[in-house]
Amino acid sequence: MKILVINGPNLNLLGLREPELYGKQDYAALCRLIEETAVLEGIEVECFQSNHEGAIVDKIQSAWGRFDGIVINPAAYTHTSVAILDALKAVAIPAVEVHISDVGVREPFRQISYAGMACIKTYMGLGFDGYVQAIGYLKEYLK
Ligand code: CA2
Repeated sequence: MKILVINGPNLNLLGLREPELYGKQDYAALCRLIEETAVLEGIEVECFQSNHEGAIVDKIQSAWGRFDGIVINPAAYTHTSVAILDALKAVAIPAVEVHISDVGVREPFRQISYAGMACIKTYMGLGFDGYVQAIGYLKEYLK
Protein backbone atom coordinates (compact mmCIF):
# COMPACT_ATOMS: atom_id res chain seq x y z
CA MET A 1 0.00 0.00 0.00
CA LYS A 2 1.39 3.42 -1.02
CA ILE A 3 0.23 6.74 0.39
CA LEU A 4 1.15 10.16 -0.97
CA VAL A 5 1.30 12.98 1.61
CA ILE A 6 0.92 16.44 0.07
CA ASN A 7 1.57 19.69 1.93
CA GLY A 8 0.75 23.07 0.45
CA PRO A 9 2.19 26.58 0.57
CA ASN A 10 4.27 27.85 3.47
CA LEU A 11 4.22 24.55 5.34
CA ASN A 12 7.96 24.34 4.52
CA LEU A 13 8.24 27.20 7.08
CA LEU A 14 6.84 25.15 9.95
CA GLY A 15 8.59 25.88 13.23
CA LEU A 16 9.81 29.31 12.11
CA ARG A 17 6.70 31.38 12.88
CA GLU A 18 3.25 31.13 14.47
CA PRO A 19 4.15 28.25 16.85
CA GLU A 20 0.90 28.91 18.73
CA LEU A 21 -0.97 27.77 15.60
CA TYR A 22 1.35 25.28 13.93
CA GLY A 23 3.69 24.11 16.71
CA LYS A 24 7.44 24.39 17.19
CA GLN A 25 8.57 21.49 15.03
CA ASP A 26 9.81 22.00 11.49
CA TYR A 27 8.79 20.43 8.17
CA ALA A 28 11.66 17.91 8.32
CA ALA A 29 10.33 16.69 11.69
CA LEU A 30 6.87 16.29 10.14
CA CYS A 31 8.33 14.18 7.32
CA ARG A 32 10.24 12.04 9.83
CA LEU A 33 7.02 11.45 11.81
CA ILE A 34 5.18 10.48 8.61
CA GLU A 35 7.95 8.07 7.60
CA GLU A 36 8.07 6.53 11.10
CA THR A 37 4.29 6.11 10.98
CA ALA A 38 4.56 4.36 7.64
CA VAL A 39 7.15 1.91 9.01
CA LEU A 40 4.91 1.13 12.01
CA GLU A 41 1.88 0.66 9.74
CA GLY A 42 3.85 -1.44 7.24
CA ILE A 43 3.08 0.80 4.29
CA GLU A 44 5.02 3.05 1.89
CA VAL A 45 4.77 6.84 1.91
CA GLU A 46 6.06 9.72 -0.15
CA CYS A 47 6.08 13.28 1.23
CA PHE A 48 5.64 16.18 -1.19
CA GLN A 49 5.48 19.91 -0.47
CA SER A 50 4.96 22.77 -2.88
CA ASN A 51 4.14 26.45 -2.72
CA HIS A 52 2.62 26.27 -6.21
CA GLU A 53 -0.97 25.32 -6.98
CA GLY A 54 -0.16 23.87 -10.42
CA ALA A 55 2.63 21.72 -8.99
CA ILE A 56 0.16 20.27 -6.48
CA VAL A 57 -2.34 19.59 -9.28
CA ASP A 58 0.43 17.91 -11.32
CA LYS A 59 1.42 15.76 -8.31
CA ILE A 60 -2.19 14.64 -7.72
CA GLN A 61 -2.55 13.76 -11.41
CA SER A 62 0.72 11.79 -11.36
CA ALA A 63 -0.55 9.77 -8.36
CA TRP A 64 -3.11 7.97 -10.52
CA GLY A 65 -2.08 4.30 -10.84
CA ARG A 66 0.89 4.82 -8.48
CA PHE A 67 -0.67 5.53 -5.08
CA ASP A 68 -3.55 3.91 -3.20
CA GLY A 69 -4.35 6.89 -0.99
CA ILE A 70 -3.61 10.58 -0.53
CA VAL A 71 -3.22 12.62 2.67
CA ILE A 72 -3.44 16.32 1.82
CA ASN A 73 -3.00 19.57 3.70
CA PRO A 74 -3.51 22.09 0.90
CA ALA A 75 -2.79 24.95 3.38
CA ALA A 76 -4.17 28.27 2.04
CA TYR A 77 -5.24 26.58 -1.23
CA THR A 78 -7.77 24.66 0.88
CA HIS A 79 -9.96 27.73 0.87
CA THR A 80 -9.49 28.85 -2.74
CA SER A 81 -8.54 26.03 -5.08
CA VAL A 82 -11.19 24.48 -7.28
CA ALA A 83 -8.25 23.17 -9.36
CA ILE A 84 -7.04 20.98 -6.48
CA LEU A 85 -10.63 19.84 -5.81
CA ASP A 86 -11.04 18.90 -9.49
CA ALA A 87 -7.70 17.04 -9.55
CA LEU A 88 -8.66 14.99 -6.47
CA LYS A 89 -12.03 14.17 -8.05
CA ALA A 90 -10.39 13.33 -11.39
CA VAL A 91 -7.97 10.75 -10.00
CA ALA A 92 -10.61 9.40 -7.57
CA ILE A 93 -7.93 8.16 -5.16
CA PRO A 94 -9.29 8.02 -1.59
CA ALA A 95 -8.03 11.20 0.09
CA VAL A 96 -7.98 12.44 3.68
CA GLU A 97 -7.67 16.16 4.50
CA VAL A 98 -5.47 17.34 7.37
CA HIS A 99 -5.13 20.75 9.03
CA ILE A 100 -2.63 21.28 11.82
CA SER A 101 -4.70 24.07 13.34
CA ASP A 102 -8.42 23.98 14.09
CA VAL A 103 -9.67 25.85 11.03
CA GLY A 104 -13.20 25.41 12.38
CA VAL A 105 -12.62 28.08 15.03
CA ARG A 106 -10.53 30.51 12.98
CA GLU A 107 -11.51 33.24 10.47
CA PRO A 108 -14.71 32.72 8.46
CA PHE A 109 -12.77 32.38 5.18
CA ARG A 110 -11.08 29.26 6.60
CA GLN A 111 -14.45 27.56 7.12
CA ILE A 112 -14.70 26.70 3.43
CA SER A 113 -12.65 23.76 2.17
CA TYR A 114 -12.83 23.00 -1.53
CA ALA A 115 -10.36 20.09 -1.30
CA GLY A 116 -12.37 18.69 1.60
CA MET A 117 -15.33 18.20 -0.76
CA ALA A 118 -13.33 15.40 -2.44
CA CYS A 119 -12.04 13.85 0.79
CA ILE A 120 -13.47 10.94 2.76
CA LYS A 121 -12.40 12.38 6.14
CA THR A 122 -10.90 15.53 7.68
CA TYR A 123 -8.65 15.87 10.73
CA MET A 124 -8.13 19.38 12.11
CA GLY A 125 -6.62 20.89 15.21
CA LEU A 126 -4.60 17.81 16.18
CA GLY A 127 -1.20 19.24 15.24
CA PHE A 128 1.15 16.78 13.53
CA ASP A 129 -0.88 13.89 15.00
CA GLY A 130 -3.56 14.63 12.38
CA TYR A 131 -1.21 13.15 9.73
CA VAL A 132 -0.69 10.00 11.86
CA GLN A 133 -4.47 9.64 12.27
CA ALA A 134 -5.06 10.22 8.55
CA ILE A 135 -2.55 7.52 7.54
CA GLY A 136 -4.11 5.06 10.02
CA TYR A 137 -7.61 5.87 8.74
CA LEU A 138 -6.58 5.38 5.10
CA LYS A 139 -4.85 2.08 5.91
CA GLU A 140 -8.03 0.73 7.49
CA TYR A 141 -10.20 2.14 4.69
CA LEU A 142 -8.06 0.61 1.94
CA LYS A 143 -7.55 -2.89 3.35
O1 CA2 B 1 -3.92 24.46 9.86
C1 CA2 B 1 -3.44 24.13 8.78
O2 CA2 B 1 -2.80 23.11 8.59
C2 CA2 B 1 -3.60 25.10 7.59
O3 CA2 B 1 -3.79 24.30 6.43
C3 CA2 B 1 -2.33 25.89 7.50
C4 CA2 B 1 -2.36 26.99 6.42
C5 CA2 B 1 -3.62 27.84 6.55
O4 CA2 B 1 -3.70 28.73 5.45
C6 CA2 B 1 -4.88 26.98 6.58
O5 CA2 B 1 -5.99 27.83 6.75
C7 CA2 B 1 -4.82 25.99 7.74
C8 CA2 B 1 -1.16 27.91 6.55
C9 CA2 B 1 0.16 27.23 6.56
C10 CA2 B 1 1.21 28.26 6.84
O6 CA2 B 1 2.21 27.65 7.61
C11 CA2 B 1 3.12 28.45 8.22
C12 CA2 B 1 4.06 27.81 8.96
C13 CA2 B 1 5.00 28.55 9.62
C14 CA2 B 1 5.01 29.93 9.52
C15 CA2 B 1 4.06 30.56 8.77
C16 CA2 B 1 3.10 29.80 8.11
